[in-house]
Amino acid sequence: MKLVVIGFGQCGGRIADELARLNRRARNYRRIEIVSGAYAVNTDAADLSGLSTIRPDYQHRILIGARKTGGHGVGKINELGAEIAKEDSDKVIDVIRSTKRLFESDAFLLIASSGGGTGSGAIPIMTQLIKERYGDKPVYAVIVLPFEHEEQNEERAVYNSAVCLKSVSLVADATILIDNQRYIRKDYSLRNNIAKINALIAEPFYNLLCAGEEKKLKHIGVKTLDAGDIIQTLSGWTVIGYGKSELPMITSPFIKRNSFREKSKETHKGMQAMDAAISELSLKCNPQDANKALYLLTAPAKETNMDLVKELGDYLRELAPKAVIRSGDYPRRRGMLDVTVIMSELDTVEKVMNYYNKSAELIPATKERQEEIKGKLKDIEEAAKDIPSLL
Ligand SMILES: Nc1nc2c(ncn2[C@@H]2O[C@H](COP(=O)(O)OP(=O)(O)OP(=O)(O)O)[C@@H](O)[C@H]2O)c(=O)[nH]1
Ligand SMILES: [Mg+2]
Repeated sequence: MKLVVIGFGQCGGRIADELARLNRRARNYRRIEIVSGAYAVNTDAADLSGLSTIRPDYQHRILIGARKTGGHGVGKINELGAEIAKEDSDKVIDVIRSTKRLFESDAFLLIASSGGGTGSGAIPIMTQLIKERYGDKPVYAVIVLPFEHEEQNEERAVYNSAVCLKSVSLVADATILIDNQRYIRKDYSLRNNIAKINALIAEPFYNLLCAGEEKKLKHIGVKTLDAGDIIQTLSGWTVIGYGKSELPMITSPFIKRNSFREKSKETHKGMQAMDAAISELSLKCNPQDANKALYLLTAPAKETNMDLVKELGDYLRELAPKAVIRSGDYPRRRGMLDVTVIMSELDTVEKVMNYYNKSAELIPATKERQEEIKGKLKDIEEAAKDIPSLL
C-alpha cells in the first residue's frame, strides 16, 4: 500500500518524518516504496527545521499562517489553527497535486496530536478538503492523544482533544487513535524520549504497508494482504497493535524443522506475538467492540505454515467475535516472527467518551470565566474613562 503522508503541527510533523524514514528503509532494504509523498505542515518554523527526513524545501515543509503567528505556532488555540488551515489550504493542496506518484497512491494518511493548537485545528479542515478534491481515495487520520499529566494539568488539552476527535471523525474514513500514555507504560525510560515513542508509533505500519507492494515471488505469501484488504478494514474508530517474538535459529542438522515438536513451538511463538500485539494496542479498548479486524503474520517462509495462520485467526475470532476478519502472511527475515493487528469500526471507545463528557462539563465553566474576564476589563476601562490618553 502506498500512502501520501501529511503531518500537521509538531507531533504530526515528527511522526510523518518517521514514516518517511520507514519509506527509506523499505526502499533500501526491500526495494519497494510505501510512501509516495511525505509532507509536514506547521505554523511554527522552528519545528519544521527540526525534522530530519522530509525534504527540507518549502514544498515539503509547509509553513502556514506566518502572517498571523510570525512563525511561532498558535499556542494551543485550536480555533486559530483551524482558521489558518482554511486560509492557507491552497498551499497544501498545491503540493499534494504535484506529488509525483499521486495517482498510484492508495490513500492519504494525515497525522496530528489532538491536544495542541495547529495540528488539532488543521487536521479536520484538511481532511475535509482533501476528501472533496480526491473523492476516490480514502483519507485516514492518525490522532495522537495527550499524556495523562497533560490531561490532568491542562484543560485545553482535554477540550482540544474532544473538538478535534468529533470534527475529524465526521470527515475521515477512519480515525486511528494513538494514546501517548500507553507508550510510557511500555517502557518507563521513554518519558523523556519522544523520538523513541514516535518510532514505536510508526513501526506497525512497516510490514503492513510493505506486504502488498512486494514483487519478488519469495516474499509473496500464501495469502497476500494488500491495499484492498486494508481499505476494506479501516473504518471509523480504529486502533493498531504490533508484537514480535524471536525465533530460535535452527542450525542443527539433527533437528527436523517440520517435526511435530518444532511445529507446535512455532505456533506458540505466533500466539505469543499475537498476544503482545493485542495487549499493546495503540489505545486501550475491548476487541469485542470491533466490527472489523485484520492481522498480518510476518515470518520466515519456512516458519509459516497454514496451521499457524489458521490458529492465529481462530484466536482473534475468539477475542473479536463480531468482527469481519481479514488476514495475510508475509514471508520475510530470519529469526523473527511478528504480528500486526488492526481493530476497526469500534462501536465503543471509552477514552473518546471521556473527552466528550469532560469537555461538556468544562464548557459552561470556561464561558463563565470568559464573562468574568470581560467584566473585569470593563471595570478597568470604566475607571480609566476620565484619564487623558496620548494616542
Ligand atoms: N507522540 C508524540 N507526541 C507529541 C510530540 N510532540 C508533541 N506531542 C504531544 O502533542 C500535544 C501537543 O501538540 P503539538 O503537536 O506540540 O502542538 P501543535 O499542533 O504544534 O500546536 P501549537 O504548538 O499549539 O501551535 C501534547 O499532547 C504532546 O504530548 C511528538 O513528537 N510525539
Ligand atoms: Mg507547535
